[in-house]
Amino acid sequence: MDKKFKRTLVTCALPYANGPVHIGHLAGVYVPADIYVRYLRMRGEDVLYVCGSDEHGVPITIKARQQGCTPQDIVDQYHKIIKDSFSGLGINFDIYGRTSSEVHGKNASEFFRKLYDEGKFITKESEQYYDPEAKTFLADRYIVGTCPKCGAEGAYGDQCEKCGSTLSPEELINPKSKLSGAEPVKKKTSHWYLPLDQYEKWLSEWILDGHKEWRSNVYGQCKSWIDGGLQPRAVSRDLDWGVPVPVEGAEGKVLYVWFDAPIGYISNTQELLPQSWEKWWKSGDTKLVHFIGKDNIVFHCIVFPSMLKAYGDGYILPDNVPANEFLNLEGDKISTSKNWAVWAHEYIKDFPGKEDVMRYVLTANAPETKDNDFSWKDFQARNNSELVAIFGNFVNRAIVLTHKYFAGKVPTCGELQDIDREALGEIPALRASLEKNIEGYHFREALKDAMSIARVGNKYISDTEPWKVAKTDIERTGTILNVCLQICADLAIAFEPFTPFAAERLRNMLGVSIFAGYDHRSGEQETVNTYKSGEGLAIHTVPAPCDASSAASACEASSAISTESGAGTEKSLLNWSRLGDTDLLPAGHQLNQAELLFAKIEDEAINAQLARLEAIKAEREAAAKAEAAKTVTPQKEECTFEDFQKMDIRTATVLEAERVPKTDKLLKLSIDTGIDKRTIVSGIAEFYTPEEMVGKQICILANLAPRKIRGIESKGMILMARQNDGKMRFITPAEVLCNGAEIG
Ligand code: B3M
Ligand code: ZN
Repeated sequence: MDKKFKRTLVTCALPYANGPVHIGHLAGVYVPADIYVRYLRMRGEDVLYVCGSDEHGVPITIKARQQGCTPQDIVDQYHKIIKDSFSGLGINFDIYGRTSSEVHGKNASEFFRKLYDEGKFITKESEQYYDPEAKTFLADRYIVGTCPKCGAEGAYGDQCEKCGSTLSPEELINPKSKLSGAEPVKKKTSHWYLPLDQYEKWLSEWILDGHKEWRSNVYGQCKSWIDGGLQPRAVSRDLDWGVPVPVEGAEGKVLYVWFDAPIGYISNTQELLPQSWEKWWKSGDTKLVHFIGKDNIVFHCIVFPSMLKAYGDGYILPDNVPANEFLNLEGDKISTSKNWAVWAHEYIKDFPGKEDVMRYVLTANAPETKDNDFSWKDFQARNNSELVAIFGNFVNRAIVLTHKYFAGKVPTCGELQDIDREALGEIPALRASLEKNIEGYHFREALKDAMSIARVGNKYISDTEPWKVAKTDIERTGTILNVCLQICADLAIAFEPFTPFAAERLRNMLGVSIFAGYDHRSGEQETVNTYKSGEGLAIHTVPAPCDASSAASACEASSAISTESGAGTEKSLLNWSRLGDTDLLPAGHQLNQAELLFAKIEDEAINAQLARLEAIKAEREAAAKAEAAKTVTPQKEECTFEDFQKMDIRTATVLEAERVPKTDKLLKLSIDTGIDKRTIVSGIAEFYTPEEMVGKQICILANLAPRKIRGIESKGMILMARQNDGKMRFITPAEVLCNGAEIG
């Protein structure tokens, strides 16, 4: 770690508790953060990992209204689903709190009050939309109307989901309140604003001059906000769900969700560590890193830092904000409202024991520099041809052969040959690259480095063919397998951040444990407990040290312990600093039986997922059609009675019908018009078979000038009604009439 810092505070964007989390959230925020944290923990760094549910905001009130329950019911429901999804995927925060908690309510309220008392806000009166029937102000999301850009119905006051345009309620055509359907009216209201313009110069120095190393997408967004000139931002809303504005006369007003949510990071830290939270938030030797998605950049780089700056009191600012771009799903934008997503909780249910596979694929495909796509076929391919065929296959061969030839005991390493030295020699460079990549927030590349270690092992075992050598030279076989097993142990270390469940399975097979960091969840610790070896196979955590110098010594102590394992009867304790050592597993160390590290994913499982998505798409298309069918094409220009009278419309009966050869759309119909028998060629084959037409009474325009269609003379036209979904039906009298009856 950077010398400046003694500890790292990692926060992940607090997911809105109005729906479950999906792979876009995981890829954008939580998987990379988890890799980073696991890595730092293994290095013996003092890390605190904070997240929680964001339980305020308009979308939650909308969801509650839709489901006919209270906002609290909604957040209770989704807080649990989200929390379980994270732990199911091995994303283990030190605390996963919630912004509806008492601690947070008090905290956010106090934060506002201090800024208010110190005159850090300005107040502004503005006209906001108000629902005169429901008697409440309307958030932008509560106003719907026609999109001025694309004409779609049901566009929201802040965005049109059809064309993606950002809108303001004023722009909507024919705006209606979602609550009552009434037309919203403008009404005066007053709110508190944080004058961001006053922080512009300071932000510019801090970010634009001071953090040129930030990712270009993050830096670029900050630059364009700052260069564009910052405006005061409202920090309160007229709403009945949220933290009440703690000021007299502010009834019916709550803190804007983006004001209270980031304070949630602090509240959650306080909840976990009521005595020592300040060292994480107010000490210059804490490194603060916010993991977020790209749509949260402005709040984490501009708004929240300005809030902290206004508050003063020594709050630190983020050292980095590694925001990701978006992940698409099978070529389409992930959308919660359209149910176009792979939901974390459903994935866990559908693919038990494969939590790592999703972590792996989302990292290999991480949208770090641009939007990326997730596809189920790619998911399957990466599992089968990378995790199974390379990583799993190598480990399996090494362990099975050790059991076969050496009763599962690590064989002695004899004299090394060039091929052995070359393989082992690649690991330190890969470790260095992996470290550099993780520390630089390049998780895709870091994963490639880890995977390269598996590739080295897999190639080495294929090239050296110990199963063949065993027939003639058992000593050499032992050396080869010793090398292989050291690489397996490297993998058990290197993959812990990426695929923690598999890394644990591998450690079980190898009979080793790792030092996996300090435990803040057990509460506050003033002293360091030294770790005792030989306790079994679990990951070992020790209570958190009170400062980083003891953290480092505890880590050193833990690496010293590993040498105690001696002849290998005790479990070895590995930690990150030993990655690349060639004596991770001493000769004679007993391995456990091989178990499957990764299993192949069959087409069936993938097809089931694809079918689910197909069904969602079909449903959506049907709904769009039904929606379109509701909109009637506008009336044509006026015509005169005389115009109409020119048309001779009659009843007639179809006598015969056949397809016009080599066409898809045309039927040749022979018709009894009451006046004569004639032929009409009509483009109705798309909608009716010839058999369906014979014998039907229809209406025709009898005096349409004859024309030749495909060489057939057609006299007249069959009257059809075109529905808005494009489907056409012929018009038939309500009861059978004589042919030739005049219509008009
Ligand atoms: N809940 C937005 C989001 O999930 C928001 C993040 C808050 S972080 C303080 O995109
Ligand atoms: Zn639109």
